[in-house]
Amino acid sequence: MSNHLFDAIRHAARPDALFIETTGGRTWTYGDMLEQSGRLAGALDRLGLRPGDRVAVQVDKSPEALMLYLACVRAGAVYLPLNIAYTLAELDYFIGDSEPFLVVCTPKMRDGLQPIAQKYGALVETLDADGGGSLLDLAQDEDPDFLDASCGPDSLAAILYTSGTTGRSKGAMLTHDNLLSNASTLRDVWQFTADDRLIHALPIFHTHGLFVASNVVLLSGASMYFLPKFDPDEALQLMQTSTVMMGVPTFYVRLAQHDGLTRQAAAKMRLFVSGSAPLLAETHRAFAEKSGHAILERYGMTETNMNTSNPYDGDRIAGTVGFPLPGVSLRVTDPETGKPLADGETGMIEVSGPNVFKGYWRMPEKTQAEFRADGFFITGDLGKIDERGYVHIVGRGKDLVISGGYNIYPKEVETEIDQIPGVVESAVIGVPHPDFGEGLTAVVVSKPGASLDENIVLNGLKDRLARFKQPKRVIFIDELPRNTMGKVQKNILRDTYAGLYRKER
Ligand code: MCA
Ligand code: AMP
Repeated sequence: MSNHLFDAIRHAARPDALFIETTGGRTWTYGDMLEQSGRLAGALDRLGLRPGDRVAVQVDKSPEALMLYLACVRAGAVYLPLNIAYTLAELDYFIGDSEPFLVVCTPKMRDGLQPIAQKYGALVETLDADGGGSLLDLAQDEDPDFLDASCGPDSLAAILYTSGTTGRSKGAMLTHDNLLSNASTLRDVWQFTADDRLIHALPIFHTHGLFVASNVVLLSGASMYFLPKFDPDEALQLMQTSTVMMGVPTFYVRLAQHDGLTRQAAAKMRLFVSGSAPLLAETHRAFAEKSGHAILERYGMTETNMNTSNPYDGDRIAGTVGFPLPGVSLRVTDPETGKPLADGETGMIEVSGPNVFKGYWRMPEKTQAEFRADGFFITGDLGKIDERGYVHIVGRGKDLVISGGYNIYPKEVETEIDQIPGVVESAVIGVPHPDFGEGLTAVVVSKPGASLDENIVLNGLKDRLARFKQPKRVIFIDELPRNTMGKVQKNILRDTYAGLYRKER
């Protein structure tokens, strides 16, 4: 039977070649990958999973967690990764909305998640950071030669939740071919081969660490150092025996500030890729001066995988995201009318191609609203194309803050803050932050006489929102600035507090 994505992965896999090495010295060959993902797929099958069922996964980063993703692909399941930082309140929504067959969590979360899973009819199994847990126990006795489920190019491989500007998060449905076509393209344009060794320090519950990094390595038959989280000392040390690193801009800000970053330290590396948030031109320059490497910046989205990339050979221009990838069509349009604009003019970025997702899970109206009649997806990013064809992202048409590569939708945080007793209303904004790019900041109006302070607001959010969504600072003012239509003028707030984090770190 043919399995569109896994057949390609299997094709690139040389059983004796190294696939993963952890900092603890544990190693997996491609043969181990085939066996362990086969056993896990067998365990899913034995539990009663049917092709098309969702498997929601909130676990620490580990090679076994990656094997579980591959097992889902092989079993025809829809992999649904969830940020390890999500609270039970957040998880309740994702599980209720996606109705998974199975929830895989850390042993620590099991008791909290069990009643939620039960409410929505899902089973619960565990997977811990060291490769133990009930799911691994089940897999141990399974046959490593799993017969992969038949999946065509349009079969669903994953759902990744991404928050909308209004309402709750939406599940972006990604097909086997969305993932395979994009990773194959990236492998080719970034010239990956089996000789490459990637420093993998990103989380694996988002597109960047899961699909861009891991799938490109898998489709090249290359290998990777798999780190639980980013640590600049460790990254510098691993550069001696690696060839590529992929990261969010915060990785490069931290490395550029590190005394250990020199031309010699980076001499064995051939490529540094940045994405998920804008890389400041000053970071690009500082990194190049110290390391001799021009970071390659690319641009993507959960819904579209990667859209553009600076060239591997050719000028990598700071402040641009390069050219549309082969097979991807990109245009800039008037945000109101949707009419294409001339090069050099700023407007809405729209894309189409095999990389673009199938739609939002069980939200046909929202899906329709984000596509043009001719099939182009409206990204919500504002940009322009310059005379050389490089794409520039100049802003966002969506109210979104990106902090250290994580997206935060102000509306979600404002809704939580507004429920805290004593709060009249709030506006959540992102302002320049030297480490995270944007620092999430809450501007709050309190009721007369209410004794609110920053700590009370932060305490009110603690069990409701993941840590990265909690404001770095809470500021109290008498009233929010509004325009004549009554809309809060966040641009005024952003200007007023632009220097808030200037002195930190
Ligand atoms: C951690 N904290 C954060 C963040 N990360 N706060 C805001 N924004 C963040 N990104 C919290 C911690 O819980 C901690 O709180 C405090 O901030 C400082 O933590 P620190 O030790 O400095 O952070 P860290 O653990 O070193 O993490 C920073 C990080 C990490 C390495 C930048 O956030 C990260 O790996 N980000 C990558 C995100 C990513 O993969 N994005 C790709 C999305 P406390 O001290 O109170 O506990 S995919 C995507 O966007 C598209 C498709 C694309 O184009 O790729
Ligand atoms: P996500 O919802 O996590 O998929 O985030 C996608 C968003 O991240 C895009 O719509 C952009 O706003 C932003 N993004 C990703 N890569 C870049 C980049 N290189 N430069 C600027 N913004 C980026």
